Amino acid sequence: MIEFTAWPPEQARLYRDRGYWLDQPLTHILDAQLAAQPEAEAIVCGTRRFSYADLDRLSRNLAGRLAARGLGAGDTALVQLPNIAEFYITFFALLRIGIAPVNALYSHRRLEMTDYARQIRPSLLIAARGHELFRDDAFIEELAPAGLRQVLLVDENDPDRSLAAWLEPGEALPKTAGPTPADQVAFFQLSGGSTGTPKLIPRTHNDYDYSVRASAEICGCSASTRLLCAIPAGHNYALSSPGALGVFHAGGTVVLAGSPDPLTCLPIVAAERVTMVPLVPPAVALWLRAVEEDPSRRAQLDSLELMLVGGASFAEATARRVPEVLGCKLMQVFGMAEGLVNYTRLDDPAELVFATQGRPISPDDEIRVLDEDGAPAPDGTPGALATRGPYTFRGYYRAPEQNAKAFDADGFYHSGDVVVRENGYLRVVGRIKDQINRGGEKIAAEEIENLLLRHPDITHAALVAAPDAHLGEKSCAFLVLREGQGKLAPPALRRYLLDLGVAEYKLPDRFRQLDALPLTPVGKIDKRRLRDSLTQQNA
Ligand code: J2J
Repeated sequence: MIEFTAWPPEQARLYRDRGYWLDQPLTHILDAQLAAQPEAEAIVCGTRRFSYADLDRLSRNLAGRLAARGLGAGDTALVQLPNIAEFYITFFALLRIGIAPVNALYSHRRLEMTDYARQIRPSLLIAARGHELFRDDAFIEELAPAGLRQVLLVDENDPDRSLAAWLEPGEALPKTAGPTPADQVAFFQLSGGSTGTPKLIPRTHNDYDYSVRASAEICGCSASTRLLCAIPAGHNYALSSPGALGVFHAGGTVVLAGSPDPLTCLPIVAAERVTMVPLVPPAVALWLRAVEEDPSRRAQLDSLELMLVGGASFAEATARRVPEVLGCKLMQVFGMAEGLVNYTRLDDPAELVFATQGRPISPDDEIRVLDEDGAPAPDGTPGALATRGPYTFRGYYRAPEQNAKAFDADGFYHSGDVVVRENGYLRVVGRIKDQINRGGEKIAAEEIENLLLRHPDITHAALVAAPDAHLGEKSCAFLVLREGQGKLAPPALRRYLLDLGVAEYKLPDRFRQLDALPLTPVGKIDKRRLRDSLTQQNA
């Protein structure tokens, strides 16, 4: 069994009594559709179409073969797939036999993948030959000593390692194999992070299933919902808010796209009669611009009923343009892979939809907004968000130090967001965690600073957010160089970081060299001053 911090028994009892935790595995989502409407369309992936029966059959084929190799409960998998149907087939296959996956983002590179592998010691790796890390076997060989027993690859010639071959009928699923108990870890979500190394979030069947069912209801998902998944499929937003799982739960269809770019997506929306799309703010801005530039494109969005926007701050003025320009409803979503998800509601007045990030999913999501002394901040004034509830985790995987900081004595998770609460609705107005939110992609400042400090000519480094008209924020690295060292050119610094194996979205957009970093009275790097210096230059 995979260790995790469980909810206290009295809370677990409450969540069961209230009907949030149903003690059924996430694979129940698929089982229910298989019984109700096996031939309904579950996934559209380019020209390939998969019914619920296909999804069930293919995931059972894979599960059977994996079980025959002795893989099952207690094992973990490192999965890195692009937005293709195999992502969902694999997800259900692994859960079906109790293997807990980490779904790495496709943009992750050597550093992130190595670190996930170090944390979970996977028995199984599922990846794509199309990814630079897997063009040859060098990285796989690096991972092997950590206990890797099976590798499966998309676009692989060797039948022993070809994911496609493993989806063919083979060994039957043994009677003894099954999902982990519903109150145990089903899989790991990825934390946006604010520390040196990426943290993993254990999610149980019970807690995740509740967030999925409730999200599907809030978003009005039904068997006629056709959701365009153009953001990374494994991300919490794309998977559960309401995401693919919410749509599967309602018996609808998930249409996959490789990029949220409007020129990619609009023709797919039109051809597949998409009704719902979750996006991050910069993508919404591109969709708005595409239709404003060429109003004939609006016809392509004819079928679109609802656009969800979340992941990063969304300007109210832009929010107001969504229904007008795109002709669909808007719903704002403020969520986190750690748990808590807030939505504006379909029947909310326009003012709430445009100007807030919604209210929690559950009446039993407990929210505290705290001032600088940790006392409750009055409604209408900003404070730090702390929360606990039926689908908010209780601890990062094997990270006692981080957990001591992120949780208080009452088990509330402190998300690092600054919010204002009014009439139960939240507005995100700032952040105290040391993170850059680059258009929804999260960068932990410390992770990049540590990498920069490994450079022989850099003695001090600080990464801060710089305002950006398109992405909301970009990153700027302030550097102090070893004495006598001349300028380091940004392209060389970026190349240096890339060579260390970090994901490209984490590369600093800008570099500034200083003689010394400004310090606060207690001697910490004064990041506020660094940020302010950027804002002033922009003004
Ligand atoms: C401002 N900041 C936001 C919003 C998230 C649904 C939607 C998003 C995520 C997600 C998710 C924001 N306005 N509307 O998991 O299920 C910032 C906050 C938050 C952090 C979480 C979901 N929506 N944010 O973005 O784990 O700072 O999840 O704490 O990637 O994104 O990031 P992540």
